Amino acid sequence: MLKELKKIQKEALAGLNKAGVLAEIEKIRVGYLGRKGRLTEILKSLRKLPSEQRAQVGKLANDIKNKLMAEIEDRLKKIESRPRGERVDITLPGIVAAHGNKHPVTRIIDEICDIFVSLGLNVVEGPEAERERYNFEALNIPLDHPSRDAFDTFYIKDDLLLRSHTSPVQIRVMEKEEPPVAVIVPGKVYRPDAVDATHSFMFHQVEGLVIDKNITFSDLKGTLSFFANRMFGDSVKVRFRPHFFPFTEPSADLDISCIICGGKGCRVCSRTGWLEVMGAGMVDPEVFKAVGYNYEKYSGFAFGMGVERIAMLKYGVNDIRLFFENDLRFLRQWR
Ligand code: 2NM
Repeated sequence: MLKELKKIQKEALAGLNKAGVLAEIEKIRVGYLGRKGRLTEILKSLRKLPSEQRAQVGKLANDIKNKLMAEIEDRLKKIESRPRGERVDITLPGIVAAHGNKHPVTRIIDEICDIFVSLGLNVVEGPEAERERYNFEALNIPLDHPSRDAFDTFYIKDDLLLRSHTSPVQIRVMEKEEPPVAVIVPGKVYRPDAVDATHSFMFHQVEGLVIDKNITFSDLKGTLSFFANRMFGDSVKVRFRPHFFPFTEPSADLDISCIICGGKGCRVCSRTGWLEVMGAGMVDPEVFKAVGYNYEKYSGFAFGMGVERIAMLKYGVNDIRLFFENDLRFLRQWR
């Protein structure tokens, strides 16, 4: 029994010497001095011993118990007196920092910009409140132009309004720099639209502009086809449909084969097999005149797309309002 006690003392002290953190010390305390601890069991069994042994064993057991308690106390004090930085108990659970995620609209903006950056275009941003000249006149939308109705609203004061497209930024780029120009412009835009599942008075656009000598409609087709395949997959087909924009001539809408039904026709594509994803065209000479470019020397193409529309197609969202309600059950799907 005495030998057993000596062994317990040796092991307990060796254990304490190795223990570096609170949890390890506590484990040793429980193992030897707890209710079912090895030392506690021996102390409990003392009364079963013959009386001549009891005194001797009891004294040693109690001595060891006191020594062990003193040692444990001593070590706990030492840990507590360490400088704060060294007192870290790595066995404690960590504090998990709450982290958010990118908004789905931001994700799509980033994806679109990355694709065009990979082709050499530069990302440019500009003011959301614009002068009429930048939002309308320089883009060949004069006061009496019919398509001005679709854009005209949200005046802050005389000659200052919330932009209805990001093209004013491109006008500013052209005013400042001579060709070659190759820019992509993401940002918020505002329209006098009644809100419903597919319309919002505020949404996001990405517009692009490429100008140099000898830029042709083939460059437009090649660039935008490349974009469509990067964005929606290599199996997607594209088609260009004639359209009208005041700032481009000729102009086109770009459709992709329906990414839901593969072109067979379904509810999403209104049984046409095609989805409209953006507008585009060759920059109108009137725009070049407005910014002081020589339209005999230079040509270029421009395009514009609604980010929420692309996000709805890609993520299968059927109501644009979901993007703006800040409902975390919706937004956390993009974690
Ligand atoms: C579109 C469609 C077609 C466009 C034109 C210009 C600029 F500044 F060069 F005149 N920027 N963006 C453009 C052309 C935008 O969005 C549907």
